[in-house]
Amino acid sequence: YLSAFATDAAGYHTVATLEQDLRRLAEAHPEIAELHEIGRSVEDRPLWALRIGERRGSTRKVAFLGCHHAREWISVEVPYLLAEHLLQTSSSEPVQGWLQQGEVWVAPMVNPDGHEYTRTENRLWRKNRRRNRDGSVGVDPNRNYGYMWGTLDVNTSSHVPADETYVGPRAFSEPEVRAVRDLVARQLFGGVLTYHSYSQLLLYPWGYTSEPVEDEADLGEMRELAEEMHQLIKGVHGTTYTPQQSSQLYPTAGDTADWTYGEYDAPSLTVELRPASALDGGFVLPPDQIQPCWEENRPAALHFIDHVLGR
Ligand code: ING
Ligand code: ZN
Repeated sequence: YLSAFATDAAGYHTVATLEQDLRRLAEAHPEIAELHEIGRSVEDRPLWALRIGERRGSTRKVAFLGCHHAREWISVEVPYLLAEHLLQTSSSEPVQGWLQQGEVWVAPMVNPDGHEYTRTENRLWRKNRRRNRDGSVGVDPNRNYGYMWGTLDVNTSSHVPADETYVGPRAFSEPEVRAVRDLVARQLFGGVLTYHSYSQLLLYPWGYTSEPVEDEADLGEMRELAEEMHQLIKGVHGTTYTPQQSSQLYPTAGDTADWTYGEYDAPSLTVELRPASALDGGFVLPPDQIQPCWEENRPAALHFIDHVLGR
């Protein structure tokens, strides 16, 4: 994959070009966009979130997160393009109405250290770049959140530091995850959507148990949202993103959506983007797929915003 790297990199953001583009967006729309540094990574890189909305301190808020996992490059591009789209269409409906009522927060790259490492050293790195006590490197940021953290010990949610899904020494041990925690604690989002790749799935809590969420209204709401988003995605290029409870994929404790739903009752979804399988490239999605992937996810993301802000 090293030889493919130079061509694959074209069209995807790097840590540096993402910062440039987020600054450019904020500067081009000063009345409705504001770039926030929400924390710093293990290697002291800034973690960025763009706030989009007309009023400050509005109570209706929705969050989109990307790139908890370093190698999942497409998960940077979809939330970034969403931010760009909202700003470009901010003076026409329905976006104008949403931005008058509420705020959309977009943090496209939660794990910049890992992302940089995939560009320069190992394209298939997943975790952050924490130096673990046993000499291994990396904690899985999507196992480090504090709802039912560490309650599983399986290969998809591991207590072994060298493993790809290492949960970390304690909940919120990682600065990238604390930055998201603190953002969510301050803003109290009415919904959180976090992008990953790959498999084309729409995952709702729980991850930590095969039991469905106990509140039937919440369960119905998240299932219905996922089903509607599945239909919207399919309507664009015919691509199938399958809705399911995340533990049906595999059991995980400490993932983002379990925490935002479990701790805050916010409808929370994980979207696994293109491609469908390893045979289609797995984590290394050709850059000519960015645009169609964004196109099919656009109406689904807008529907999620409408669901959270528009009611
Ligand atoms: N997949 C997710 C992971 O963190 C997931 C799948 C998400 C499972 C949320 C449970 C809850 O392993 C990828 N590709 O990262
Ligand atoms: Zn992931």
